[in-house]
Amino acid sequence: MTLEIQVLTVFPQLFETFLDTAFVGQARARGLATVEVHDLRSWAEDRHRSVDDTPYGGGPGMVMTPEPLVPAIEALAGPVGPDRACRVVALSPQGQPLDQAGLERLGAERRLLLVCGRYEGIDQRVLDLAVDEEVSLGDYVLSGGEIPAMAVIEGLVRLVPGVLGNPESAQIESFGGDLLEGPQYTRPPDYRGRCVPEVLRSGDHAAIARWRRAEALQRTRERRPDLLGRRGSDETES
Ligand code: 9D3
Repeated sequence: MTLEIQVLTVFPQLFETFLDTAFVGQARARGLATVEVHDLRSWAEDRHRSVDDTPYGGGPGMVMTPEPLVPAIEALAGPVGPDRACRVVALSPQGQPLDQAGLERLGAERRLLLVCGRYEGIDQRVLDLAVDEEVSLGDYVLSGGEIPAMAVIEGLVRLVPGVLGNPESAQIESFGGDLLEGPQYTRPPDYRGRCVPEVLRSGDHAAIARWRRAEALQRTRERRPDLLGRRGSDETES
């Protein structure tokens, strides 16, 4: 089952090296995922190929107009409704912040169209008439939805069975998904006087697993206590 992703953007060139590199490039080369990037301006019909206009009510900047955007979405995903074979996700700062559960939900779709917001945002009628949901990358200000769309694509491609070199990696991640990872080490064993913890070189797999769990809990307590929730303090005392 291949994942088919389409992207609608005014900056298609931003995606070029991204799509050919690393896991995303490999997944596409192996036919496990397809990604097509479409330039919104190809749907603009006026002389200047406009995609934005001034906001009603005033305010800074420009807003993406429905005129090329709705026909573009309909051409790529079909008209909104139960027969639409493609889920349409707009990347916008007003969307639901992306997390692993949200990625897994999107990954259950066979076809996705990612609509990249630009300027001050998207005319509300586009969202009402042609978009299924809005997703944000988090509460910080970027200049558009292209980087968030790449984050979504990278996260989704990792979920496609067979994409990761190690077929167990995805599963291991989902088991440990409620904790941060503890520290990791590779050679050399002594780097500028900083030594790899002895337990990791002991060969005692049970001791290594206990140590890693304790380090992960300690680090999560210090950096992301929100991940442990209200019951976290019980578990972390052990
Ligand atoms: C005047 C208010 N604007 C600036 C604070 C609001 C605003 C409009 C448009 C802020 C950012 C953007 C452009 N950003 C996106 O389109 C975007 C985004 C983001 O900025 N942060 C996190 N996720 C996303 S997804 C799309």
